[in-house]
Amino acid sequence: MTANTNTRNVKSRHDYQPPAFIISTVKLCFELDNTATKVTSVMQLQRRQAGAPLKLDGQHLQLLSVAVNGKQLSEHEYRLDDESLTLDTLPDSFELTVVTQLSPQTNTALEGLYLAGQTFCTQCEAEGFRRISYFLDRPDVLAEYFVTIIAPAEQYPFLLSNGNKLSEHIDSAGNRVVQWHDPFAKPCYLFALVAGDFDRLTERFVTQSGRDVSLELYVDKGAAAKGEFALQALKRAMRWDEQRFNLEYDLDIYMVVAVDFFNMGAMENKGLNIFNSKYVLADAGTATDKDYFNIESIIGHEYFHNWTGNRVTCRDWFQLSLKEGLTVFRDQEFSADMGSPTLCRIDAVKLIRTAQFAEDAGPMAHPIRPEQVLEMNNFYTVTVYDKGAEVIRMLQTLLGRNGFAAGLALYLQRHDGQAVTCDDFLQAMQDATAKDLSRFALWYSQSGTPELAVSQHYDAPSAQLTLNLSQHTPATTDQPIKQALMLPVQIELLFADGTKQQHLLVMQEASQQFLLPEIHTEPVVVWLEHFSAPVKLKADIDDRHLLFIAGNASDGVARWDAMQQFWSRKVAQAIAGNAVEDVLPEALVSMMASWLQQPEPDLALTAELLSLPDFDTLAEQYQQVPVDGILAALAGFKQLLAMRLREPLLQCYQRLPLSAYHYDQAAAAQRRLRSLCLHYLALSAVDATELLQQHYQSADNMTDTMAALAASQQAQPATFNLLIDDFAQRWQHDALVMDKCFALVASDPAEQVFDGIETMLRHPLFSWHNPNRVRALYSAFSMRNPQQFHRLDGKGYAALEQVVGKLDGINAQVAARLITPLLSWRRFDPVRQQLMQAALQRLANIPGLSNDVYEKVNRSLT
Ligand code: B3K
Ligand code: ZN
Repeated sequence: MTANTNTRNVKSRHDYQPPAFIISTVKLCFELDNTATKVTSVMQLQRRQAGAPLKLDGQHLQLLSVAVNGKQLSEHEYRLDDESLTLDTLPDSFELTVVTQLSPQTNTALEGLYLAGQTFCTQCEAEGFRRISYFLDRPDVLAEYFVTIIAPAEQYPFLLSNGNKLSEHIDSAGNRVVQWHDPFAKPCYLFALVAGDFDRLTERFVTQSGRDVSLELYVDKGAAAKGEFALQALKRAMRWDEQRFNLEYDLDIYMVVAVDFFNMGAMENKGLNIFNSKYVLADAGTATDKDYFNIESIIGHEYFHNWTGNRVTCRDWFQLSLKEGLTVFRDQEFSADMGSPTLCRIDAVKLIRTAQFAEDAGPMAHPIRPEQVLEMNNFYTVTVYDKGAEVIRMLQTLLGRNGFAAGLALYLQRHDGQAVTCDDFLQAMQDATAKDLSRFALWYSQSGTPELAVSQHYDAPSAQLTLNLSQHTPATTDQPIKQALMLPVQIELLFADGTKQQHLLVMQEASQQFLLPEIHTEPVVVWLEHFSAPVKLKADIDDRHLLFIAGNASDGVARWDAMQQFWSRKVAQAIAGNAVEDVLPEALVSMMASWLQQPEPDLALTAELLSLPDFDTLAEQYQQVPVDGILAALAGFKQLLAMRLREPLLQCYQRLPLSAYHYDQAAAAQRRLRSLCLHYLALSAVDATELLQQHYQSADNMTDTMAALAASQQAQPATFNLLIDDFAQRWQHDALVMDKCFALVASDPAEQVFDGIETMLRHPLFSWHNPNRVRALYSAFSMRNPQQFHRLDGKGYAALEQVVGKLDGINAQVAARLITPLLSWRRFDPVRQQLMQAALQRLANIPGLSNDVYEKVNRSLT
């Protein structure tokens, strides 16, 4: 494509070199100012490599002075460019003082030190510290931090940093001066600073060994009540990590600050987590059940990083999954224990099957431990995080819960205070369990989605069941040759008399046969219970058996999965030209009716069993995505079900009791099933206006309000327009709720979506500088509105192209995330391909395009 394809500085995993110098302590002093913050950094350095120069990273900084052992250097004694500060002649051990100035107010990238409204805050992972001061900005340089923050006392009652507070006073000029010390050596990506005025909620937590920890949660003034759930979730997470993994908190204070401008969900800075306010603030009126779930999960995730990430960190950024895959796994286990393990697993599987499989099939395919990176922020991906978590889960399946826990304990004890690699992790797992994991290690280096083909043969005379498994991983854009992986395949055998058997098959070769003796009647095999490996299953199970599994398997995930497979097949038949009425078996309709009449004990599982796969899940099953075919088939089946099941749907809807809102597993499950019924009822031929209106009007919580809006949007546009106007009016002053409004407007499947988006762009709360606002509108549009995004006139693609182009200059990290749906242009029909490719090409031609967007566009077009 463009001439500069190879001129940007791509890094390779194999080029890792240990640092030439280490920094043992750093004293930072911040004199805060919106446009001219002065940062004085005093570092103790020691040489580790003879003769090497010291090259410090730094970006967007104004260098005021440099001194070695107290002696100021003149300009010809160092070299300075846009990316670094280099000093050539240095002693083996010395003190380096660097003074810089920066402008938080104009930092729209929200990396480094920036202003989130009136609040100063930082985001340093992955490479943001270099926007604060010149430093060895790499995770294997671990230093002890002393931090002084100075800011006008009245305006900034709270000046926070990592670790323990040493002192606080107000100086003669009316400045507040606060000193912090973090006793744990850490990489600079875990550094944090916050300065602002907040409501503070406090709690105490006594650890299992008796350490009294003060918990502090900081939220916008007036929002204290909305922080209570997050604070309690933190206590649950702390207790859970003690009970499950015997891991205890290690400082006297744990702070969480919610800010309104944040590039992602949250950040695990040592002792001072910074959160996107979306993942902290909740009350019944403004947050959905899903929001509550996410808050608990992310609070847990960041807390769990204290051990898996902070106490033991990554040697280099290629090892990111070392902390992220492991910590996602830990947060998933936590959420499962706090609520419904089945539902948690179903949600995790959905994500793998949609976004992660799509990533493997597209131009950004990479192993969970990437090999080549231009912009590190582009590799905080579903592959590194969520496939990474699947890899950890497989380890637990292979080693057993106790073996896995022993391996984790050994890893943390062996490497406490170090920056290590994924290989170190596997070594500890292996040493603790005496299991050979050499083949398993391939999961770290091989990208792509394995396809697992299975079949069974039953021989009655010998009472033997033969299971044939073969695996094949198709080539990915980054890696043409693939090898056989180690796969744990959990199965269940369902016998006609109602008995069941569970087995774990451990696959190591490309093709393998497993013989199960003493099987006296032919069973139905449930393959890949709990989704025991992140693969695409190819099993030739007929409709009748799929429905049997859906009704009878022990594992709720397997039951749901059987329904998903069933629907995928029906959608394929519809796309092939069959009428939806002709392919829908009567047995299915009666089975669904019986689930409605007699729901499972877990109502949310019932809701999942009754749900069709979404567009993205279905799309992943095709080499070339039949956009219009999938949309038509889904609409056809949903409408048909709505009509055929109207009575049981209505009865189920009416039977589910309404009680005052409370977030807990059972109540959330009930709302989920009720919403699902409402959704179908809105689609049935009978006018549902009144029902939708009533659901909306009587809702005492955001979950039900959103259910009414979403259901009407799909089926009753006139009602939707009325309700959304009311909603927008009612919540016009609440930015987090307006995000929901933006997202709804942008997911309108009708053409009016473009006008709707235009209107929302003029909303007083909309800002191109706030990632939540931009994502609410444009992620919803490009990822949850296939009808309009994939329009054949290209208007949808052009809308996204414009936004990415505009945002690139404001916040490249967010721009690069938004571009994802365009990258897989090769998966579409020729007309769409051409439109998407042209949009990408125009983006590629933008002068001065950021590395973030450039890397993705470039990979996609070449
Ligand atoms: N570690 C952070 C993510 C940082 C993303 C940098 N672009 C949050 C988390 O995974 O816990
Ligand atoms: Zn994380």
